[in-house]
Amino acid sequence: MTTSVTNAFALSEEEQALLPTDDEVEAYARQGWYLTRKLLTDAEVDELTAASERFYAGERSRTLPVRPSRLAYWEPSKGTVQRHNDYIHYESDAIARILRKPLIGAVAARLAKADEIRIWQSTLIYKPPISGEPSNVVPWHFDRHYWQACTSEEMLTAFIPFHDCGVEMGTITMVDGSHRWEEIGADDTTTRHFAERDNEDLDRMLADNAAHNHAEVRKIPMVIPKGHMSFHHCRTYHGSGANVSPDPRRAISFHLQPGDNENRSFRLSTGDTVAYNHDVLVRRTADDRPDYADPEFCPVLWRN
Ligand SMILES: O=C(O)CCC(=O)C(=O)O
Ligand SMILES: [Fe+2]
Repeated sequence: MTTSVTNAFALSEEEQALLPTDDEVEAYARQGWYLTRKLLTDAEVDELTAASERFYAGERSRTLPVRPSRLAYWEPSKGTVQRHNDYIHYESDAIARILRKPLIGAVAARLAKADEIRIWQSTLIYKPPISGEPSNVVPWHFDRHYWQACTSEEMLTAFIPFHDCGVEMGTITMVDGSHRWEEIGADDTTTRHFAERDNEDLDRMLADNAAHNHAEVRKIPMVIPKGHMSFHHCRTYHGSGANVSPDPRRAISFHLQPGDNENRSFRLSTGDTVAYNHDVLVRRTADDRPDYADPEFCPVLWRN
């Protein structure tokens, strides 16, 4: 109450009641996923849908100054495939305003046990209501593989649907506890995005890793009511299936970094250093590395 005037990251009492409890934080550490309370109002969620439709129609608050080599960027010419648009928090102020609601960052800070949370990436996603559309299927993967240029082992993602999202829409599905598995069979190809990889390879990798850990593959679909969201740890295997509903599945994958995350040099067997798309966009640190705290692309969402 008393700090709300001076602290831009303060929560109201109602909002504080929406944070994960200690037991829920502990369950996240065990399971690698967490389903939130209702963090967004219906009006906020409806504005995400309206703003995303304006975005698809061509509206931009600004565009990226250069196009990174692995940018996911659906355009109408790509047709009725699954749509992915990275950097939506940069290109749409209307969407960014809602994503930057402090409550979302505060939930992430509790789960990651971090004092600060910054935006890492945000991807606007649209699964068309076409039951046999192959691009709608998201194969099993975990996100840490894409972020080898990062030092943090506690990055995490909020999956934010714009409506009630259940199994028939192909909601995100977690492999329970898989973030605690020891990994086998990782090779350089795992840094490539799932859209560039063979689905069967990825299925086999999940089965092999479960066997190596004497673990059962327990797949838990996140049934998410409107305004709620699911979180997953950066090593939690997840994927999603077809959208067999009559409506598009609309969502944002909101990828987050703890305050201590930095760029590191990570070498592939080819001798090349792994880069992330940010590396051609963000400012440089004093020792000439990409600065993953650049407020233009990676603004602070929450600070304790
Ligand atoms: O769209 C989905 O179902 C999965 C999204 C995803 O891979 C993620 O949020 O990290
Ligand atoms: Fe993912």
